[in-house]
Amino acid sequence: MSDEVSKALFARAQQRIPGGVNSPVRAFASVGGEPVFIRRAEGCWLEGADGKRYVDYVGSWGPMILGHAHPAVLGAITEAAKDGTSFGAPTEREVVLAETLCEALPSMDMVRLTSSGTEACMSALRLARGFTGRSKLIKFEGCYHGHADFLLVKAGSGAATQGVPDSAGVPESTAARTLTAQFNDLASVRALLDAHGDDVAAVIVEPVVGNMGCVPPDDGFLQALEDLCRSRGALLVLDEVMTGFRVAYGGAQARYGVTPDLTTLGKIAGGGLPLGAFGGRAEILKMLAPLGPVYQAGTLSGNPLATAAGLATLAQLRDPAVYAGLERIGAALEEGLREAAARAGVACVVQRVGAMWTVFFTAEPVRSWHEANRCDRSKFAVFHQSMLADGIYLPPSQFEAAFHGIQHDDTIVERTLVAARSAFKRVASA
Ligand code: HOZ
Repeated sequence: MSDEVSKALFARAQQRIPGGVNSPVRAFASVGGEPVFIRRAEGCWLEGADGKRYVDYVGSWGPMILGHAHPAVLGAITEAAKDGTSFGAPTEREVVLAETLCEALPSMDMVRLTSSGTEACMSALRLARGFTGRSKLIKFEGCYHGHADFLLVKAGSGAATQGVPDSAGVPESTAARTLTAQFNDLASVRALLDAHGDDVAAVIVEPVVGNMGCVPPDDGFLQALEDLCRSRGALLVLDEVMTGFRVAYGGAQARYGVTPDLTTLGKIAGGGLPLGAFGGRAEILKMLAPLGPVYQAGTLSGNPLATAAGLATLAQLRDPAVYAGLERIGAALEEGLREAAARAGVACVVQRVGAMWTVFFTAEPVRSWHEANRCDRSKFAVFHQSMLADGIYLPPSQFEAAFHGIQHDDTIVERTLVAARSAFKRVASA
């Protein structure tokens, strides 16, 4: 489905880069196509290597909530770069970003910056183990928390998309300490806590799952999870890499009223540059080196460009009107997609929280990995191909949430729905 220029680049890429991509889900394998190579982007538009334009609903997998090449972000990066790109020494911007993050998410007294969400999750869980002195972790099947060994256990996102939710190369002994529960099923968590006594250090969860497609928490699920963790002495770790500054300025914890012990961030917090963060209660964070015995480090952590981009992005998001606008556009997309599917007689479920959403090709609501995995992926592939041909760039996997940002307006929604009407017709006749 990709253009001739992209085809040629992909052929070259495959000679030198495994699978031709630097992250597997970019390969378009599960939607039966080849990736579009991107040469530039602006606002909600991507431009392919051959000049064709696409409305972007991937947003670099989440960070680009302001749209691409936002002038405030570009200005901040450019100014910062003039003063040098990395010092490996503390800077004022790191302090301001730490203050900004802690103000936005009051569950965090302190925060440490990393260079990716993977590092943030891996480090937060090491810290949870160091703080509690316990060794086991509970995660939810289909949730994805980056590609650290002990988190590639029944993982979602690209791992599920490629059919490797339990990666080769992870020693059994490492995977054995990661226990898996079912999302939206508190009893499954309780059963693990009962069986593993007081050796569970933490429960990590995507509060709104984005890595099996968009799956919201049932009413009360997160609060009940918080209570259960407290009663068993396990830390609750909210992975807000995707949801932070997306489903609300204060993330899912603000939207759903839940107070985690630790939070991980990335994506929007770095404004499109490599940045992650993990934070929480001071007594826990003070266990980190150089104050405490839990080691964690990074040459580029909190680097000047990423902190500049993050701060510039968060400054634009502080206005509540931003989230009201994202909600309005999200509702229009959700309603329009549902209507288009119904008109074409296609059984599907549109799930959305704020500015993240998924069209699942199944008749029943998706509340867990088992339900997500029942979706008809071949129908999703037809839908994806048709949308792409009509200039709408969706995540190339049934198991990745789509994102819109502040540059998606009513005209873009209408354009998207025109493409969706014919895509659903193609699905119906496939
Ligand atoms: N973590 C991103 C959202 N699922 C995907 C990025 C990737 O795996 O390349």
